[in-house]
Amino acid sequence: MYWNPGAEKTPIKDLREIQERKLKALVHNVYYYSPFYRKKFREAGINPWDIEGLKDLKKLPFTKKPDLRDNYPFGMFAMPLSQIVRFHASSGTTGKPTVVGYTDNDIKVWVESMCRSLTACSVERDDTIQISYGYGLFTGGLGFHYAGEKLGATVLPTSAGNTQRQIELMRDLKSTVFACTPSYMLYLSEYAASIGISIENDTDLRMGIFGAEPWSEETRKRIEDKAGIDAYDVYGTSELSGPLFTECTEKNGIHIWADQFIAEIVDEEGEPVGEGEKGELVVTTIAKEAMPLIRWKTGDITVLEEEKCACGRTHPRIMRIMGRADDMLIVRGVNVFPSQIEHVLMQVPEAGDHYMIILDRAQDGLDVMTIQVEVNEEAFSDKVSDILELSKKISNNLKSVLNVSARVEVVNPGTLQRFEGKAKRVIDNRKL
Ligand code: DLL
Repeated sequence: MYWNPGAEKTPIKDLREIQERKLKALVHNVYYYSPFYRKKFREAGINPWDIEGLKDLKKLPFTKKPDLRDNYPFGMFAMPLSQIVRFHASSGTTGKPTVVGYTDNDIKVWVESMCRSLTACSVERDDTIQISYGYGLFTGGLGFHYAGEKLGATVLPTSAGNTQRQIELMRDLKSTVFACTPSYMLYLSEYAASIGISIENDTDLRMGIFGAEPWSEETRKRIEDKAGIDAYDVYGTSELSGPLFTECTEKNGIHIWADQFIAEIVDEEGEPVGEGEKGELVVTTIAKEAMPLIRWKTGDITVLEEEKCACGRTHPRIMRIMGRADDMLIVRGVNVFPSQIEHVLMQVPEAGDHYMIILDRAQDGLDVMTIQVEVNEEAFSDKVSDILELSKKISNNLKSVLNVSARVEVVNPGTLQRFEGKAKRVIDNRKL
């Protein structure tokens, strides 16, 4: 099923033409209407007429998080405030908050993107979508909400938290689709089991759309097995609008709508990588009005696949996000993403779904990584020897797969922290 078959199956050659045209219009637009970009272009010695097409994209400067913070609140806008119909803002826990403004048309573009995405992962009019992403300044709740309604599905805007009530409403109102972070889905399934409810047998849930944080293929399997549902990945960032893109039913990458966004992958020096190579996702918004972004450095590490998908959609796909460049851990000289650690942990059948990674610096100056992981209920044992054996097994797996040395502490089920929104599983005491 397609939401907008004409757009979703546009021949790749035509998509390029659309991108060329929109990119040229964008650079002129921001040069004249965004003081921020005019200054940036002038500093980089760029005249909008120099950009003749996609081949010149790499001449354009990147836009980075500090640009948004330094120009808080309206300095990045290319439209007067009278045209803005909504704001979203980041919480600002890691610095000054960032604010994103939307024109009426920006909201329409966002809704169009999510309608295509939800349809691609099989959401239909008959579905009831329980949206358990936060509503409010966070983009998750409202991003799903408007598209769900536009599709003609029934929306259940529970927002985040209050797990008991989420389960009650899921049963009573017969939700078929659940949208939340993957870590919350794991918690919700566990909570349901603890009060004697099986998501698989006692609810109508058939699928979930999970994102807003890194998660691994193994976690997908666990969610699918535990809850008896189909699990899909959804990606987006507040700066680009919010949740925007999902996998299609082929589950082989997340489609990026190329008539609205140009995706590139660059290396650490900012140079485009070769086809199929891993690097940072950089996105240019070619359909946004209020706060268009040129070469936005998302910080997210992935691979871009440009081949047409078996689903018939011609738009490129990004593979599962490995993590953020700034979340990569360097432990005794070995680079590792928390999602890679998760992948190894979740392959161990005795390991539960919840873990924490703690980094310290020992007196001798060396890094010490401690991984706390819950044992699952079935494998739970009082015998110290069993626990030690499991720790050793996990630590050996981490060494052989990722070449990282870690102290593994196996802890009792239910002892580690649970999260209602984005999980925070890394505590890095080395930065203190
Ligand atoms: O998390 C928007 C969103 C809401 C996406 C609901 C999906 C669902 P921010 O709070 O700005 O926006 O965080 C964006 O979250 O740069 C990634 O690092 C991470 N992220 C988002 N989706 C995924 C995903 C929303 N599917 C940041 N896999 C991004 C891995 C993800 N990381």
